[in-house]
Amino acid sequence: MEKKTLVIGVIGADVHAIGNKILYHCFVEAGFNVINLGVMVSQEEYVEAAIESNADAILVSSLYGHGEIDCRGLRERCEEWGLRK
Ligand code: B12
Repeated sequence: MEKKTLVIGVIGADVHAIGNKILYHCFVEAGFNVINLGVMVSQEEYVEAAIESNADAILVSSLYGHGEIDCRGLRERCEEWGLRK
């Protein structure tokens, strides 16, 4: 079966790196193809990486308390760039 591709990363100005690394290893172990953008990822970077890799999902991490603000408009941005699923 073809591997599903995930784009992962920590959004905004957030530098909490540990959970992101654990998620990367767990998803790889579980059989996913993982594009890990690391920390301090902008909305544009998620969308570009998802388009480039033809990803099945974008998984956003946020630990520092600004997640709601940082994620605002991400869905619309995905749709604008043609990522409707
Ligand atoms: C280490 C740490 C730091 C380090 C980070 C070092 C590094 N490079 O990673 C330093 C000292 C830099 C730091 C800074 C700050 N921190 Co800090 N930090 C922590 C701490 C103690 C541990 C985080 C950690 O690594 N946890 C261990 C990993 C394994 O867990 P995790 O990150 O939660 O990830 C797991 C899950 O969340 C989940 N997960 C993660 N992402 C996703 C995504 C999806 C889609 C899914 C399904 C699941 C999932 O799976 C992961 C694996 O199990 C936490 C408190 C705590 N005990 O959690 C505070 C904490 C996250 N920090 C906090 C804050 C406020 C800050 C600062 C803003 C403090 C300040 N005023 O400067 C800054 C922000 C800096 C920045 N720009 O990001 C708050 C956040 C509060 C909030 N969310 O409302 C916390 C909760 C502490 C607290 N109780 O106040 N921090």
